[in-house]
Amino acid sequence: MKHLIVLILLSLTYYAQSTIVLDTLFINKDTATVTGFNYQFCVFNDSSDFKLVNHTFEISSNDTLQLHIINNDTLDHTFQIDGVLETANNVNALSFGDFQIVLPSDGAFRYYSSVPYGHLLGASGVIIKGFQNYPVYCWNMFDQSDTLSYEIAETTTGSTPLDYMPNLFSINLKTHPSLEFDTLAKIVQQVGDTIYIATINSGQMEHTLHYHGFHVTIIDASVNTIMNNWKKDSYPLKKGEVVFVQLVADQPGIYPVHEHNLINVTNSGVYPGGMLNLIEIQP
Ligand SMILES: [Cu+2]
Repeated sequence: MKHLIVLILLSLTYYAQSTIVLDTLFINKDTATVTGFNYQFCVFNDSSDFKLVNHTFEISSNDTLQLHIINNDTLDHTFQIDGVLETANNVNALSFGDFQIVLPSDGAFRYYSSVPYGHLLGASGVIIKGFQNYPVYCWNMFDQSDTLSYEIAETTTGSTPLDYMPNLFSINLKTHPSLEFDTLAKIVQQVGDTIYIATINSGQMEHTLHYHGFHVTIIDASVNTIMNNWKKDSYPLKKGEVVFVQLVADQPGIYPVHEHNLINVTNSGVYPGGMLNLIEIQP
């Protein structure tokens, strides 16, 4: 009897803490013009209307994500999270897939479509788990060449060539100055706040972020794990890497954060543009 009561109490506790979050994602493909060039994009949206952004999830520590993924593309895709969901993850053309996702820890995780005409066209987003009591931001970096995007969309090529010459350098699929209007990208907080930022490299170049005004603490780097707990004003992101960082806002002002290789701070070759973002800390 005593055991039964303990069992009931334990299952009640478990029931109270574990929540299944239901959500639907749509794989949408379309053409979009960015800073004067046309690109083919593939993205994970929260509706069937194509929007040039990938949906960012924020869930709490005890949440399980139950995702219904509708593929509006005429080609098969996958829904992949490295180390979490790598097999039996197909989402067939003009069909759907259902996946229950239990992330192994708090932090930031990248989801993407692993087919070339998926992630190479931008289908790569972020799930942030367990930081809902803090201000959280997401900087999802992506580079692209306009002509290559058409070849990938037409499936005449399935890889990035050695002479890859991207002319789009984006964060959350936006470039400076329109990044200023992206509330997940531009930080606006107060002195004394502790802020978390999920930075991710969804592109085909290695990227480096450089912060003015602050050193950030690297909470978790998914590839370059030697960087964990380092306190830096610059750090690299390997292809596909997620680096989750903490920023303590200890001084007021407006500070740029940008890719440290200045080709990435251009729009169609014109500086400044591209991966140039702002941190505004109010007194
Ligand atoms: Cu600078």
